[in-house]
Amino acid sequence: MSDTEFGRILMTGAAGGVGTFLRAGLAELGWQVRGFDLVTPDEPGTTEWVVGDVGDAAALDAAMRDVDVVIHLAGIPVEDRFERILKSNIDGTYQVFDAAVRAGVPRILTASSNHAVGYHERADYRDAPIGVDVRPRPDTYYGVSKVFMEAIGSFYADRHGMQVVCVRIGSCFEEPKSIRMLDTWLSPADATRLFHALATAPEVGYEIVYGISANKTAWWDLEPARRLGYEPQDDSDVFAEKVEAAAGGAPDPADPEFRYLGGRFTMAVPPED
Ligand code: 15L
Repeated sequence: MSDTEFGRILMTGAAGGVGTFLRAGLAELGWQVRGFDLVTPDEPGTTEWVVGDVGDAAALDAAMRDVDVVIHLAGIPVEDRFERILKSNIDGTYQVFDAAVRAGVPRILTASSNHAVGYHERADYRDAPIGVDVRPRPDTYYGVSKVFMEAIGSFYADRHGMQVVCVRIGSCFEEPKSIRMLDTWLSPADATRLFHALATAPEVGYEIVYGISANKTAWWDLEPARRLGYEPQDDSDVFAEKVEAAAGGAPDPADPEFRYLGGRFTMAVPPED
């Protein structure tokens, strides 16, 4: 245990976009955050830092010492060639889960993505929000790696009694950058609220939740996250006028960007190199 209010979090991918928001927010709430990433950022703040690769079991074993909760964010965040996704996202996720079991860390919160279910169509969810129990419909190899993450989370919860929450994150940025992101936006402050709630929730077995703010136009079911204590306080609506003006026209429902949960990821092609 650390001597801070809530204990110690090991955060993989702590130097990335979501990690940068979360490590500051969670430290402010009273967590001791230990970052794990390939690089040390320019401003680590109060974060303890371990430079390492999630493919390196020995580095993970050392980093897991005295950890209460793992937040696993590391991995390629967009579509890429399968071999690279396999190494970083699939093998990397396996290594993190396995190291957590070896170290006896009881709880893992892990960054799944809306792209695990990205081929679901908005038209099918007009009457009720899309639930966490829909069939996986990954929209990319990246999305496939998130389905794997949810599967290994379920397996390790059943086999090892780990407490696992897979968060299907929407679009976590300072502001929504497109009309689609008015639906999918997760504000940095709500991201902190969400992960703090999941880290402190008393009863956790295996859970999947969606991670977005309280956006008026959202078509995702936030109840599973709310049941674990998440109270979103932001709404993308405050940016709607600005975003719509920049987009310069009404969305076309046939455009994959608006037709599918995963938007343009449904058309993403892995790079050649
Ligand atoms: C994700 O899972 C990606 O990591 C991120 O880059 C965003 O594109 C986000 O989804 C999204 O759907 O907007």
